[in-house]
Amino acid sequence: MLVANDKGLLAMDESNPTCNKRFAALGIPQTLEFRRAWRELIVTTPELGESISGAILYDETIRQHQQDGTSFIQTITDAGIIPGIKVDTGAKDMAGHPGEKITEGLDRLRERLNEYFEMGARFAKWRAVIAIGPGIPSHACIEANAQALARYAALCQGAGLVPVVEPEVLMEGDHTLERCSAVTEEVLHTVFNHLYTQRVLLEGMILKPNMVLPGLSCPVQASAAEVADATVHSLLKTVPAAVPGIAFLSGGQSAELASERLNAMNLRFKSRQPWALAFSFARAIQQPAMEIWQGKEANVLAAQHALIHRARCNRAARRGDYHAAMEGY
Ligand code: 5MM
Repeated sequence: MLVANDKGLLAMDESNPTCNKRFAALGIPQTLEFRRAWRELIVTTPELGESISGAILYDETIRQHQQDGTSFIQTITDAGIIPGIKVDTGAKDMAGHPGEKITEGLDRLRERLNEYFEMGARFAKWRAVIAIGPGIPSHACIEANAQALARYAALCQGAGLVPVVEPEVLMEGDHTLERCSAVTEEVLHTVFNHLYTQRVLLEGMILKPNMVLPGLSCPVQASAAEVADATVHSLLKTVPAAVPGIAFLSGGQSAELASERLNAMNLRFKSRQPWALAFSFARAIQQPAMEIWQGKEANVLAAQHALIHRARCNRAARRGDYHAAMEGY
């Protein structure tokens, strides 16, 4: 369901510090009411369900309502979108491993999953963060994060929620495309090893990985075709065919680049990919709309127009039908 009909996921699960950071960059007040208003703008966007299969919410958001009193969960469900929930409690500094993070949230996870299921969530998400730099990532960081992802995924399946397993290799750094491939492959091998050990049903999960990209400050950048080839080759080596869908994070790429690269993957590997190649973007769907909104009621309709445009571009990219002309160039 989550990757059927060329649709994809909308990640709107920014924690308060992350959401506030995005608002601060645009001069939007960083308050509970503005966060609520932004999420109301998203969930009430007309026809969102035609391109979006599931929306990943945050603990604050899943409990919120529109101004007219309708719960966000109700609006999402009425739009034919499956509600999901981010259940990790954040990536924290890893003891003894400077520059590396370990994602927390396993304590009381079983109880929290049951509560979210009761509230209407049908899938969940946990993000591990892997940085590339001199001497990192360490074996310890990859192992610890992979084990936590697998324990989270097993608990989700026990609670009736589909786990979205998100090991993110970050774009920051001057590393090459080849180094990102090598690290991504090691991370995915380790994650699937732990998923197997923890008896996670691969048919009942979604993988949410990074695309394989050169570091942001690498002097040699890559074309969409090169990114597509590197990404799918790494995935073919590491992700079992039993996994139904791979939904990429955007990781700070521009909205257009994320669509172009996803499109190139689906175009070039249509006959060879054993899984659906979909999207689970936050910034690459939300950012253009947020820049138009600026926290002002008068800009809501224009912002919703930008949001649905990105959702449609990414649905087209799933079919290999996305073209720059869609952006009105
Ligand atoms: C990598 O972040 C995920 C996808 O977002 P992008 O497409 O923008 O990369 C996203 O779901 C992420 O997990 C949340 O937006 C941020 O969560 P935190 O917990 O860091 O606030």
